[in-house]
Amino acid sequence: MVGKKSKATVADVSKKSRKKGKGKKIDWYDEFVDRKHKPKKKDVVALFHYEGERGMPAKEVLGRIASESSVGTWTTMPRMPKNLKKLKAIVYKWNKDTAYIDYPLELWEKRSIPQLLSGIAGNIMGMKAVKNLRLIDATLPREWIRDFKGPVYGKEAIRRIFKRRKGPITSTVIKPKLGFTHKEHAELSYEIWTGGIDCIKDDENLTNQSFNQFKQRVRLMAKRRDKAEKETGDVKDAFINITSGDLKTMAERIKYVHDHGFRYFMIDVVLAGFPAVMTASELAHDYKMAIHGHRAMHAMFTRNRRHGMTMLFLAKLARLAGVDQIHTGTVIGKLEGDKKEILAMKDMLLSKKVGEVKGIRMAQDWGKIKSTMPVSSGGLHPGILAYMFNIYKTSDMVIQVGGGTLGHPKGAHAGAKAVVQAVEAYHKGIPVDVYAKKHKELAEALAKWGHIRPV
Ligand code: CAP
Ligand code: MG
Repeated sequence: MVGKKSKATVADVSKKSRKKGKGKKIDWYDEFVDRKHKPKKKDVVALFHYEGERGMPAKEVLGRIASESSVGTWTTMPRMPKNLKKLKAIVYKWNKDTAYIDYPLELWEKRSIPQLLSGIAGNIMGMKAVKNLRLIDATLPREWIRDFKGPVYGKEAIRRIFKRRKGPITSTVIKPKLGFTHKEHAELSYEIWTGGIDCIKDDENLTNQSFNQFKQRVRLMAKRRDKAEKETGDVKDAFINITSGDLKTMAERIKYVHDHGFRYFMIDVVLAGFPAVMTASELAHDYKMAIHGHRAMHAMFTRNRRHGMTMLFLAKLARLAGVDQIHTGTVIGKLEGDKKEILAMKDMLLSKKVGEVKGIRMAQDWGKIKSTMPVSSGGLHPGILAYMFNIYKTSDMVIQVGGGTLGHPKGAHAGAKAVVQAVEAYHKGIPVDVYAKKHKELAEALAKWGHIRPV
């Protein structure tokens, strides 16, 4: 018995169970491992990081992963379906800690992200024989992705919504996260919009609370937005969070945001789940709206570099599901994120086709699925935007500066101006400290925060 009392390892148990079967083969994991196997172009090929339990040979561990994530279970059966052979996943390339597994296309239902994840990110994450398992990425074949509509705009939002040649799209989330009333929220939005910021983002946990009610917030923000657009001559919008406890309410909220003239809405992708995102995307295509994807809760399964699933693969699924922009990290801000993975993810999100990056990203051909823009957010302020831009090296992106705007010593309007001035300085190739000499709000921001990297 494996567990607290016995010293036996998982490997001992599996050997012992064979003996019990008097040496007869009672499992068939070895039928899922074949170095000579060649994947078909139309298959899903997944890349995993794996660590077997102590004493478990790699082939036994990998056979279990391929079997349990496709058609098998722990023991042989006297009756087997005739379809079986063409549905088995096969591990065909591996070394001591990474493995490529080929999954026949027929395993996967069309247009169903949950069903894909039920295989390549399901039971296998909890198998005793596998100490750690991380789904790094998977190449999704054209035959499977062509049934997805993808984003309405992607990076075209810069031109088609904001009527600008180049980005970034700037946004601010009202801080403190919660507490302002819908009236105060709308007033602060007006101050920030007229300070030059493009969009006001709801925080991930702002939905429909008694003190800040969804419909009131939308209605009052629409009025302030129209006023700000008139005064500035610029397009102003918001990432209003439509996430709720059920699909029907989310659909009603999307319609309400649309009916009040907003071009965007926001959804918490992980918390709402991919069926909700896909339903929201159907509506986004009907209403010609863009989706801002917040990724709250992703770190529960993306952060541990030895187990779970990468943010890169989650972002790939978000693009497939129709999200126009998704949080991808700052590298230098308050939330963790590996620079190499973030850059590989950025290219995967913005390009039509990307190649493999060893151990980080699989090749992917997106066909006609539009791009998704990376969103850099979390601990940003005017003193460090340039460092972040130098990492991302693209203007096809969204920046979100919350505390770094509302925390400005002279308030939200000045804070917005300071952020815009820092972006201008970067575009002109002028260091912020020099630009601040002629831009008061930027100087005041630098006086408070300098170039600190919040943690
Ligand atoms: C940022 C933020 C965002 C984080 C999410 C927050 O606020 O609103 O939710 O960026 O993390 O609540 O922390 P600040 P990520 O600008 O004040 O830091 O972008 O990594 O998904
Ligand atoms: Mg937030």
